[in-house]
Amino acid sequence: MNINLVTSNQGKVEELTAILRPFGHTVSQLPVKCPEIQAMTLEEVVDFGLTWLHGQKTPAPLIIDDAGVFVEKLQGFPGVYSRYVHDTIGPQGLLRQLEHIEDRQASFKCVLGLLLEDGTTHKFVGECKGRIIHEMRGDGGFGYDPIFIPDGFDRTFAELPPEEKNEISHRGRAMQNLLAFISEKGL
Ligand code: ITT
Repeated sequence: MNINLVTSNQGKVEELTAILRPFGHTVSQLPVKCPEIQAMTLEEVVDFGLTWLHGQKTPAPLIIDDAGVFVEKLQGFPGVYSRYVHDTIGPQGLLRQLEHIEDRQASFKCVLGLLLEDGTTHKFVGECKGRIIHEMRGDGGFGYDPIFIPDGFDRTFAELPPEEKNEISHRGRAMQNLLAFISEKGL
């Protein structure tokens, strides 16, 4: 099937397209500006987005994707504020916040929201644990990828080939859950 993806982020379009292609699904990026509420969790942001898009009669099936990086020693910051932090101080600024912190454990989380043609909404979550390194490494990926090394690896997300990132990433894992759901439903 063709799935509309409501996002302004080209990196997400590329990743989701690559993940869905082998299953025979295609992705069209929808140029809809979905309002993002300031909330404490990614799930709340996605719930609000799905309700808003449904209210606007945006063509379904559609997916929205809200993600962030959560640093343990910073009590989960930047988390739901990841976009704002990225666009202001950037990954370099986050590295500066962590300069004197030894415990660099962090995780990426992705919540995918799916709106189906029958008006039902569904959420799928994926997480990837790892650590923040001390400098930027790699040219691939996007966002915080150059500063994050997933557990069990010695390369950042930005140094991994896209297929490898998709296999273990927060987004890849959330997509596996979404794919299992749509295949169960026979969609
Ligand atoms: P939307 O239009 O889909 O909302 P966005 O870029 O605002 O796009 P998010 O709010 O989900 O997306 O992302 C928050 C920040 O986290 C943003 O700066 C992203 O670049 C970054 N981010 C999201 N997924 C990422 C990933 O897989 N790797 C690295 N950074 C990521």
